[in-house]
Amino acid sequence: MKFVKKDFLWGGATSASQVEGAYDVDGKSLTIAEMRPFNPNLDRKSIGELNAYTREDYEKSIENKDGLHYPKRFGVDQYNRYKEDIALFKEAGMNIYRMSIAWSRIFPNGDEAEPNKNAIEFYRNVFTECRNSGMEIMLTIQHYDVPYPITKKYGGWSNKEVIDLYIKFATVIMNEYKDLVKYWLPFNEINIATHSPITGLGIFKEDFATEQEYKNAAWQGLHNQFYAQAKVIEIAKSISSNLKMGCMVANIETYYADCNPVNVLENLKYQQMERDFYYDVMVKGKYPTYSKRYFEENNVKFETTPEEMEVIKNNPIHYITFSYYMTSTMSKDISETSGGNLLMGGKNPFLKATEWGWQIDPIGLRITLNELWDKYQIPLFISENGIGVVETLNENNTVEDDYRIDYLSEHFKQMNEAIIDGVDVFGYTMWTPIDVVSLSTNEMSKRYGLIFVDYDDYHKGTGDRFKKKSFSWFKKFRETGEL
Ligand code: BGP
Repeated sequence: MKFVKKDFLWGGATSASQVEGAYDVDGKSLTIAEMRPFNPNLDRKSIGELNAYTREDYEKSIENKDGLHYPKRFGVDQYNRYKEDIALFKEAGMNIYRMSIAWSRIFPNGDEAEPNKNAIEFYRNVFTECRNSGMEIMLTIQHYDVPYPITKKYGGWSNKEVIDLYIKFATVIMNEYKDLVKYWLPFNEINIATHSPITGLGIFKEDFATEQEYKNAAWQGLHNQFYAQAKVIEIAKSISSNLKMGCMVANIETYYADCNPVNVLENLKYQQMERDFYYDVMVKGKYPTYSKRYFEENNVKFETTPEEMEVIKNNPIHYITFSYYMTSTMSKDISETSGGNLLMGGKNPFLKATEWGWQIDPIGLRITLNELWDKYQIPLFISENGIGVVETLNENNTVEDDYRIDYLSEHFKQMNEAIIDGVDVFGYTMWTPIDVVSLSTNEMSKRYGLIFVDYDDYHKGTGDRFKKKSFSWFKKFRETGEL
């Protein structure tokens, strides 16, 4: 089968806190991502790690007297090895790199008058290297790495003052890089906010008197991000018409477990609040009617102003990007849960799962693309998709990762089918072209890359890069378009 679209963006995605390292260079502050330790006793099928630690634990990690290991402080050393990595991405045939920029490098405390010049220079060099290698850049402005000084002083995203700090940061980088970076995503997986407020918003349970207040603060933080994103889109328009502004959502796709109407309804309600809600706000510019009932029944209260709602209404996103790893099922009573990316649903007997319990479902990607296109009618882009596996180098210094070739090619085929169905998809960035530190479990052992990186869970190793079998497969696919 040949991939039908000629003019298509093909590449890979990473995030600053998972690849860069160099956590203390040039005045960079620590981010919340770099303050959660690796837990050698972790339960791989649980998403508990994201919420496992308290503000006190984070505070203690600053001096690291406990001797624990904080993998995201080291990443895979891309800060120093970016030229080598970009050369490999180019060799694989990529024409786009989705990466993120660390707020903690540009404005370490958030409220400095001037950005850090060295950090501005560093990213200019990275972007220039990409452009000289024939790659567009899709830049995530915040990818799970709120600078800790901002959460300490301001309490994180539930505080409206943080909106102004973020807008200042975003405005500076849009002005700096308007000629180098075309695609912009203000927030990674904006829908994580209410599920892991530490990760998405930098807010901690201990700062609130009751569980309900904490929940409301998370909804407030999410609203503040919706508004901040719309404001950034408004500002982008005044900077340059070349800036293409999108959203990034962890696409939660669930099927009803059976044809019992009770379960069909349960799934509908779940899909409304866990998936459609986010696109509805960012594409249609207002809170959907079904969310009112949800807020009332769950005592959710947060503050919006008419001015904020006006900005949200007038500045919808230009295109949708989303991460797609898996699907699960939904029913009134879930008997057996699957693992999952951010959320866990029910097990689907028709699907195989990874060691982390993520159920592999290429056809679900075609379904998702069709559904999103029918509902929103704006261009779509898959900004993350891939498979995490425990891998080691063999005697030939490579990994025979046929399972990854299968995973990727099956998803590409379904994307192709969706395009033939008439869906407007303009690009795809796999998670990830190179092994990185895992977002959820902080493991290095959970590897997604076409390129193997020689570090273990404790950052021991040479850091050298080795091409896996999937690297050559992808390269060939890019040359021939043949699936
Ligand atoms: C997404 C995040 C990424 C990423 C990916 C895989 O939710 O945007 O940062 O890491 O999931 O998750 P994990 O690393 O936990 O396997």
